[in-house]
Amino acid sequence: ETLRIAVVGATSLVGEAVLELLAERALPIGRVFALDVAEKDGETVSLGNLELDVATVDDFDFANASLAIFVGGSELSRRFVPEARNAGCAVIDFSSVYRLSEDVPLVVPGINDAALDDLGEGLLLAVPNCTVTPVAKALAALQASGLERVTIASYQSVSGTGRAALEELANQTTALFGARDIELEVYQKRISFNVLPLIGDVDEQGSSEEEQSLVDELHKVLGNPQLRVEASCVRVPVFFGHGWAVTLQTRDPLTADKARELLAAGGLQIVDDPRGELPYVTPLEASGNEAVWVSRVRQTAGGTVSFWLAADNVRAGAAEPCVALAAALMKRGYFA
Ligand code: 11C
Repeated sequence: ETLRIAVVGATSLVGEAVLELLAERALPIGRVFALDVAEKDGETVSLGNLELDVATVDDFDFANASLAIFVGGSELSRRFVPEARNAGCAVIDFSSVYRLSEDVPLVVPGINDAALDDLGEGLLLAVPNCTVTPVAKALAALQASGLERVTIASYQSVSGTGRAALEELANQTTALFGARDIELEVYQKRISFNVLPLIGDVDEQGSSEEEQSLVDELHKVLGNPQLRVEASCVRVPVFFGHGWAVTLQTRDPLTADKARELLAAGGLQIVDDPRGELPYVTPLEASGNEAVWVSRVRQTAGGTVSFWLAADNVRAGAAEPCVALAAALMKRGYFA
């Protein structure tokens, strides 16, 4: 039997990228269902050279799929993940709904694959926030040095908010050049030619959802609740690709060379020659590919190591881990 996959939220930026990767990776898939909310009825999405009609998720019988990848946001996941599981369909969920649930593994392929063993029918796996996965990959590569404390400043592109935010940045930019009034719909303040120091709602302590997501999800994915995580998340007027400035304190002293070696061994791409022709990688260069790029590795005060990460938040941060998880489940024979 070949796999039947439902992609829920198929018209979203992440949905599009998931379909692209499913086609590119030529997984043994018999059928793909592109599902979304009723308003998207009549739209089509691409699967390689194929055009798929988007069907309404409310009308879909999940018993027709063996695996559903949810990339349509929290509301869709809350409504339809239980229905999919009850129908015996395995679920990979990229939303915040289940990430911190004790009985749901939060998995990044290559970091905590052991969580994939012994899952039953109607299995549910959560995929971290796209702001978390690239950082988790870097920290996992350095884990043998004993992670004690990590300070992260993120520089997040508007595609993390979704398609409407891409339009808002584009419209505000052209409005400013055309001396027209700018409109605020998606963000509270102007995003074009500006920097917004708050992503999501704040808790009583004043931490934002995005910052708390880094703390909680890094703890869970790395299996290291002792790790001290300090995060400041900022929205920048960039279309695709997030950046992160990371400073890490380790138990064992870590030189910049050793850190580069470990990060490369962990599968990250190193471009780090500040005086050379390829001095560093920006979110722009990271966009359109699935790599996590590391630059500016250096020793900093008090025995810490600092570095810069760049990754395509949609592709590397969101779609790739979902598709890699699907492949890992297939490899383990879950759909045989
Ligand atoms: C952003 N990472 O870049 C955020 C979006 O999966 O919880 C957070 C969505 C999520 O804006």
